[in-house]
Amino acid sequence: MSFLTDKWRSQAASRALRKAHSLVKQNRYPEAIRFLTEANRRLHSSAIEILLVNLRHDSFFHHVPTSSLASWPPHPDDLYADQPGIPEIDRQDFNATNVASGVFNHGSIIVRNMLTKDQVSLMRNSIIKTYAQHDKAMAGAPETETAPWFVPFNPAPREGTEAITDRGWYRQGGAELAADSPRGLFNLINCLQDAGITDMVTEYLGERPALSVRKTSLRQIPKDLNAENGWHQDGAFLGQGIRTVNVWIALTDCGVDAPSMDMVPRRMTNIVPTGTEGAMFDWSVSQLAVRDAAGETPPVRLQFREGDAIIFDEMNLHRTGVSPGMTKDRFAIEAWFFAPSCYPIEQLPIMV
Ligand SMILES: O=C(O)CCC(=O)C(=O)O
Repeated sequence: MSFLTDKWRSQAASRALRKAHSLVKQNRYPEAIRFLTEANRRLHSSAIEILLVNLRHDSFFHHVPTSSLASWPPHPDDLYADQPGIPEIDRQDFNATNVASGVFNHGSIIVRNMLTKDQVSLMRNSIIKTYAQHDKAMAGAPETETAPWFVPFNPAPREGTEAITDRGWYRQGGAELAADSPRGLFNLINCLQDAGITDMVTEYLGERPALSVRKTSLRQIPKDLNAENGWHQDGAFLGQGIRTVNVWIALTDCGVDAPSMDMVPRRMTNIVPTGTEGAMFDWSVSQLAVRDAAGETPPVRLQFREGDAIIFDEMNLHRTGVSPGMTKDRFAIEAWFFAPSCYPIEQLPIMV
């Protein structure tokens, strides 16, 4: 019986793949992606998930971006002027107006209960499986064994996308690239869609966004993280003229006995110099510079329950918040969305 079921699934997956290839030949990438996504909700096919990662990347180069926003950044009213610290909302108040008000006036906004318990556990399990299969790959297992949880995404080189992806560096800092996990990325993109995050970001950025391969990660930060966790603003590495927003979601409780993030709770208007005296790394901001930049709003350590999110952009000054004596690892999603009309191409787009 299970053989028949498996055979049926594999035949159905082959038919779906054939149809998708034919749509792609006609340059109908978004349709091919939608079709495969729907088919795969039933079929859970490794081949479909691997093709989806590639199509999501390739489709960017067949997409003509248009933005509904003539200028950037926007200047939304401050709806949280009377709330000290980082503004907080609950899931039912999650919309582009409120998020933009928090990010552009206060540097970030916390959304409590962003994901459901089921979504949290799906994504946490996805991370556990991705790490395990990446470990197997590092021990020499071929991709046929590590799929669908770990298949390194190496897109065909195009101008501007040549930078090496140092997977060891990501892993040391407690991260796996979501695009390296075809099933992890499939689950992530569905969760972002089902939770209303993709639609919110579409309105916020003024166009259907693309994630970044290099910056969208599945994170397991060890309780005793012993790696680079310097203060930084992502804008120091992302270049000028971009439109971006990061949705960071805790998948375990964190901030007391598990690492979370330390954050300056205000909107920064400039990029603070990196590598100055006392900085841990040439890319990071020194404690002294953080203190000066924070002024009357000193850094806070975020305290989250699983499923809570924080949304911020490239100006936000933050670091992984870890202290000696923590007893639990922390799981999280880091999803950086960019507007395709001004995409920093070296970040490697994935259309959602
Ligand atoms: O998850 C972390 O600890 C760090 C995340 C981060 O730096 C980011 O989302 O930009």
